[in-house]
Amino acid sequence: MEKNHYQGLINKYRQYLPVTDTTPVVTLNEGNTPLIKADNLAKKIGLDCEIYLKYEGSNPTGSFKDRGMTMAVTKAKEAGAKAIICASTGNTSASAAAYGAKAGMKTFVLIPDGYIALGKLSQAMMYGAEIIAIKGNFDEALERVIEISQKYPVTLVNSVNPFRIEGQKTGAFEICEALGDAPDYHFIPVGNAGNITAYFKGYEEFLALGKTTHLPKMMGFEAEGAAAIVKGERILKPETIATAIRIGNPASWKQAENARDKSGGIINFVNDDQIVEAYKLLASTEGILAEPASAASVAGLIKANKLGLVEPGKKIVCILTGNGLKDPDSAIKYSGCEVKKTSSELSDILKAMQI
Ligand code: AN7
Repeated sequence: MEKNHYQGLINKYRQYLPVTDTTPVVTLNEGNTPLIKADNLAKKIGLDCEIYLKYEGSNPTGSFKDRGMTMAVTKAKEAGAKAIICASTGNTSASAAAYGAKAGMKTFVLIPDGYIALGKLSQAMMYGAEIIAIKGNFDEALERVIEISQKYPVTLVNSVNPFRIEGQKTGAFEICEALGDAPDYHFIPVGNAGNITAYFKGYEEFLALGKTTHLPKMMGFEAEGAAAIVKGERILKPETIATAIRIGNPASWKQAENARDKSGGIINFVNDDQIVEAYKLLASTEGILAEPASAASVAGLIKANKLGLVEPGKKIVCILTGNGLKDPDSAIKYSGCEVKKTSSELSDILKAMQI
């Protein structure tokens, strides 16, 4: 048998990434995530299209952040950095802490106190990060870490670090390779707007190389209570149950608008009810537990379809950015499930089963 050991996205796509043969690659074998056809969902929402879900929750730390973090930490290591820092609504901190551990670096994370899903916090704790919870939101935390990284010898690994975008663009490469071309529509949650920027860069690069024939329409969705780009102004007190995208001043705001305008797409918003509906639908119709923020892509698809913005017969990809296990509180709260307790007697169990 021929050896075929997948060793992460830098090794797979090194010709498209800013690395050399001597770059010390820091990897947890991220990327190569499943692209799952969602026929039950298409039927349920009455859409005559091929829908695919890119399940980024199967990355090593459970979110798409690993794609950017392998690049950012690899380049930090190449430059001799001893410490990294980020602001985070949760997933970036989990990913930074994991890659920081792998690289033997110290990791500092600033988080908004009380607004981090339990799984994400427990990950950063276990990977050994220095965790600082501020009385403030993500936007304020990001301002602080930018300032700190300019004055002290710690490398910033938020998506304002261009190597993050380079790593994350590989998600677009994987989609194009799986489908044999770019999809027609690309639905994606928007928080700090790094990921929509990265995917668009990936699609543009494959088009320029002649590997694909067109760009997908980039369909970005913010949470209504944090919809700075849609509303055209910074939101000072962003609010949404999707804490991962509770961001009121996206760092890649202009790049997201560029992706929208060059691709003929939209940036719109979905409200918390629509997010919860999509979150539940994904689990119950497709067997996929994504986190609430991730469900914004599917909620966006449902909204766009209702608005008549989706042409039938097209190929659609929705990015599911993070694993639902990161946020067990939301899963338990919104599932509506009541666990039935009985004795261990067969008759009692059958009674509970109602058969
Ligand atoms: C699951 O972890 O900003 O638009 O600090 O965790 O690229 O910001 C997370 C963002 C979507 C939004 N889905 O992506 C952080 C952080 C999930 C996320 C987004 C995030 P961007």
